[in-house]
Amino acid sequence: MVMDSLPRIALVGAMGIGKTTALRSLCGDNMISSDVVNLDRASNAKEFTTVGTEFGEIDLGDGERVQVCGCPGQERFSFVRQWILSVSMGIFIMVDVNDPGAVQEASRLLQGVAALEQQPVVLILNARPAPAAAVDAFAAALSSAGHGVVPVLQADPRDRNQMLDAIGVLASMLSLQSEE
Ligand SMILES: Nc1nc2c(ncn2[C@@H]2O[C@H](COP(=O)(O)OP(=O)(O)OP(=O)(O)O)[C@@H](O)[C@H]2O)c(=O)[nH]1
Ligand SMILES: [Mg+2]
Repeated sequence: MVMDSLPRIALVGAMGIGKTTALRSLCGDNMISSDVVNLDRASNAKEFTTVGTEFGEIDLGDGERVQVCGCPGQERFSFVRQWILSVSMGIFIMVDVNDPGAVQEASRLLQGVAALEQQPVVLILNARPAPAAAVDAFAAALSSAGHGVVPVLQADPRDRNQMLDAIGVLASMLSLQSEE
């Protein structure tokens, strides 16, 4: 894998939202994971959690390749997250809009993005099924928290095609941006 030359897309979001799951759907075996046994079962009951960072590569067709990079969800690794964000062109903030804390969480992550020297393209990915009203309420709350209009997409992290569609949207936003 050639790491440095590829456009990089970062996945961020709370522990257990499905960053590793999404990376696995997208990249299959073409990834390097860093999951370890989860010792923080109070935050999330799942068996494994990601430390450090993890990478995968996908081919968007026509030979265009991107690197997808998962950030650790645990807050004690926020310095790793901030570093990955600083070297990414595009960012998916993964949330569950049904979670009452989702607006605050996304808001905090958007502040981290705003602090970056170079602004990446940011999309919110709602990673759990939710009624349209909940998605709208989330988007409205985020915008009234002063983050402007951030597009909210829907994708199941376990579903490769839904994840590829989301990456496709991000890729077209990136190419629009590079035309400016
Ligand atoms: N019900 C449901 N479960 C899901 C969905 N997406 C992922 N999961 C499950 O939720 C868990 C997500 O775990 P990970 O992919 O390890 O989450 P992560 O974001 O990498 O978490 P950390 O690395 O600990 O920050 C897994 O057990 C998935 O099977 C979904 O859309 N619905
Ligand atoms: Mg993970």
